[in-house]
Amino acid sequence: MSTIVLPKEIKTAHGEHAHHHELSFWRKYIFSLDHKVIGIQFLFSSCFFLLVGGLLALVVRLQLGWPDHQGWFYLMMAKFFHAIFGDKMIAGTIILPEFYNAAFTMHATFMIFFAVMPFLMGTFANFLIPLQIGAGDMAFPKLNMASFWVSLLSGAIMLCAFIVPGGAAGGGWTSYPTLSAIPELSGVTWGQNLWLISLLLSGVASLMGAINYITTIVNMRAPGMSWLRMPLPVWAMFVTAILLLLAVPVLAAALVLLLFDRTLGTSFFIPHGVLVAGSPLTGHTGGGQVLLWQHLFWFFGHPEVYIMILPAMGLTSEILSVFARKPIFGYKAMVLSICGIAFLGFIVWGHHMFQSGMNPLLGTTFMISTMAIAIPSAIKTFNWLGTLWGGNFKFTTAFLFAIGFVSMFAIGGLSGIFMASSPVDIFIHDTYFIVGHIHYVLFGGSIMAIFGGIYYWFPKMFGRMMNEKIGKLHFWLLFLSFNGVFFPMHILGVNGMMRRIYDYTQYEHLAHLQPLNAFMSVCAFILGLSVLIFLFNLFYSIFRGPKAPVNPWNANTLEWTVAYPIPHGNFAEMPHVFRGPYEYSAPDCPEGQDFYPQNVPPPGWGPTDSKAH
Ligand code: HEM
Ligand SMILES: [Cu+2]
Repeated sequence: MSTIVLPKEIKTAHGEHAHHHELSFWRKYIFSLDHKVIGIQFLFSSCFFLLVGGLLALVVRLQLGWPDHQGWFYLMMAKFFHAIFGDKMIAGTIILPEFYNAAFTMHATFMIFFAVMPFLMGTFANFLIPLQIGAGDMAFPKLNMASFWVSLLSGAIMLCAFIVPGGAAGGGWTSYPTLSAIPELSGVTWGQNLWLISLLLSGVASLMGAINYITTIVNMRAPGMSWLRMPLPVWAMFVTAILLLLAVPVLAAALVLLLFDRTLGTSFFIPHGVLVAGSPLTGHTGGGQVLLWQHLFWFFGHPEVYIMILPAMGLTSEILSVFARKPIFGYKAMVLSICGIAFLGFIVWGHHMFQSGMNPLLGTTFMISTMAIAIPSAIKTFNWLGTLWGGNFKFTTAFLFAIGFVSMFAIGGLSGIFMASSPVDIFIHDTYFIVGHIHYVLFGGSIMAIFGGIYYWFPKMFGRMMNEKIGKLHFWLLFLSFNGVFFPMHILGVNGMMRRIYDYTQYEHLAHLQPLNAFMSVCAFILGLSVLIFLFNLFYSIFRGPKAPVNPWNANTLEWTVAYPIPHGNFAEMPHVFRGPYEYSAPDCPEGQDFYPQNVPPPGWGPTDSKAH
């Protein structure tokens, strides 16, 4: 068992004796116990998986743009992907239907479990929690290290799914049985097993992280860092960690049961009377429930979407307040709405199952509880607008991404209300309308906030500044192409174009949608280009960016009080917190500045000697 390490002890262990045992390269950068290094490890691994997920998305878009497999652009890109994926997945220049299924399944899987989640609850949670609450490290540094390595291992296992016979999982990121439970139905054998094993491990990694974050925030806040003085990213990550703790075990149970159905002949999710190519399925007793999977999956799945948005909301709140030079409008309402969203997030999962034949009365309760989530979501959105109102803006790249987050999230939230209404959802369920919604909240929302967060905290992570000109090019290219790809999805959806479909032009009523799809696909490739520009900026700035001052954005929170490189243990002296994090442009700010750092004592405050307290 690890013991809780207090900042002081870390200081003794690593600060004062640092001269005696310099850490080896392995302990310092690879198997590091330092939360900052682990955060940066998560940053690199998430960027890698973002690229993998992005590449697969482009395969999907290529197929949807030109389902006839003709045209110079299609042929050029198909050859490029053929070089990466090989003949088994792309025969000559034909994207095979099985590979199309694997591509959209693995795209979503990589993006959700190996990019967005680890960016937010790996990179930012690790880097920010101890620094923003004034702690020396996480409560359990070894558990923290284990969390990273288990998560990397699970990512590697997921990648292996592409090279096993039968190919990668193709049943969608939601893996509904019976398709996912009976290999004979899909032809996918080990690909789906590896998917289940990998996600189980990734869940273990998430749980290790969550336990650490909760323990750290509850026990290790610096003196004066009361709950209502915590920066909003920390609040959001605290609540998110609780969501992880409650939701992930349910997914884990479901994954194990499905793995048993596939490998041990159990029938948790396999009903009576399944036919495979016309003859009865052998080797299973049947009598299971396909809907059991949907309940278990979405009991995890809906909180999961909040796991991917709450931390993003926290990062955005911080950035908006700093660059509007204004206090967060309604700090307490922000905290309460984080908690409200988290609570409601657990009682709405049935809105994914309106079409499963549930009792209409039950559907109605899920409809009402889902709509209730719009209230705390709207409170947050109006508070962001209130924060911006009358602000003294500094249009940095980070700020642009934060504004992008608010506007795109609003569109995603509004389309959510359409689907929450069960009669409307009958029409748009399982169409591209849903895919549009998902991407407005997850890409326009979470990913934009992640980019904003990277531009904002980069100076503290690497001691240098990112290039603002390239950053703005990144933002505008991404913002415009993003809307070009995803807005038309709503139009496709109401026209009846179903999601997860290889060739919609086989349907007479959908064939006319090809030109619009081709336009969206071109935008998708531009979107991909913008991400490459970002990665270039990131790596170029790590080595060549101008050196960053200690507090480049004139921000109040504790991470900006320590100079790069921050030693393991973070604070030479235990910081003392005197006020909330968002005192910008306040009348009592110290002479000549419009910010009031959390650790600066008010005038006339007694001796600064910490023994006095
Ligand atoms: C006001 C807030 C929101 C409402 C009312 C809402 C409502 C809904 C509803 C009713 C569905 C199911 C539609 C269907 O399958 O027919 C859905 C799907 C989905 N939502 Fe939301 N949502 C909201 C916010 C979010 C957020 C913040 C995220 C993620 C960050 C998100 C991610 C998703 C995803 C990934 C799906 C699709 C799941 C799938 O079938 O693959 N939603 N949403
Ligand atoms: Cu949901």
